Amino acid sequence: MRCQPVPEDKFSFGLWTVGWQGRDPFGDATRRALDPVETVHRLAELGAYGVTFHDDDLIPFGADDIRRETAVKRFRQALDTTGLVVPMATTNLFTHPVFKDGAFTANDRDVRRFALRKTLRNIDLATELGARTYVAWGGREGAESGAAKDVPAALDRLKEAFDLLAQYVVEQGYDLRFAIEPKPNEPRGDILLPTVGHALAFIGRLERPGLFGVNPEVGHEQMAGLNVPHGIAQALWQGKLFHLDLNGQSGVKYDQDLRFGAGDLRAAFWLVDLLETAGYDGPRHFDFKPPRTEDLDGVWASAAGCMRNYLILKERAAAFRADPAVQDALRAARLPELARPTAEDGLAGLLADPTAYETFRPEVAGARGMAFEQLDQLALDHLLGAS
Ligand SMILES: [Mn+2]
Repeated sequence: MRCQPVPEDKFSFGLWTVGWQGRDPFGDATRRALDPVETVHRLAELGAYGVTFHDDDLIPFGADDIRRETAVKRFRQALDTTGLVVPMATTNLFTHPVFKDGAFTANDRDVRRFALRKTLRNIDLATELGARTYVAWGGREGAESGAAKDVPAALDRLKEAFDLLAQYVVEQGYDLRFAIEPKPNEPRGDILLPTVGHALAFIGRLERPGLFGVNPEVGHEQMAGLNVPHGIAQALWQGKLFHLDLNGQSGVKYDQDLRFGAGDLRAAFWLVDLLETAGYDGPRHFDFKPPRTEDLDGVWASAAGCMRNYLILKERAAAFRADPAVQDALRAARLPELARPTAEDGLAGLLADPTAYETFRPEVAGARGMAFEQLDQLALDHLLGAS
């Protein structure tokens, strides 16, 4: 089994992931800040192919133009030296107090205009550094109380913001698409576009829906008790999986951002199986937080673990699919039948078919076993390495 990542695996990490200093609502930082240049070199050594960033990860909020140019120049040199690419970038619209009531949906119009300008400025930099995907996570777009947010008006403002961003990208001739990242709550009590489904429905109302897809995060869906592979399968089915955030989460609780493979391992197995069989060819991007118990050695071990777990699960999922016993079990569970149209004979054929109703025996069909348990046990055997 190959557990050593190579650039062809397309593993990428956000600067803010390994760079998280461990500051949480109850405690101070436990680790020093990482220089983005150091991060680029370490990620390259570990076998990653890409690095992603929020504007403020690279250039401190409010930095003057000279500091900005220096930061970008050093980062670009590190990319050139290591061969790492920047597949995606995003905007920090949540840390500074100015965004306490949101960015694109803040009640204050001046804050909304500032948020748009901050985003447009970073879109220029993202494109300059080669990014093809721009992620939009609206962590502060929400509310803690009912009357504080007029949700239809806020959705109007969110649509207005995305329409303007798309207009800018088109007018500049940028080759850049947007990926909206859903999350149900945290840091706001409730966040707009809480799930993949909400985001997909919202995209249909935009002026240029073709420029918009989703960036689902494993833990964000699981915080809401949802089935991540199912949500991602629907995004793929709709041609909208533009990017994704891999991490781990143990059930319905605060956003844990564990390394990929920790938390719900079965969901991780099915997710890798899906990505590897559905033709997804985008980055395998990790958005996790090495626990604040770890020193920097632990941080890099955690990052390496994300990639190692993905590769192990990829191998296990491929072995599951290739196993003749699994293929028999899939037939026994009648998966090939699901792939067949229900009425290839058309509506007229369906209405004229007595076996579809008049002579159909629901009690016979109802008594048929589906053989799913045998199939699932084969999956578990492969996942556990018992096959
Ligand atoms: Mn998260």
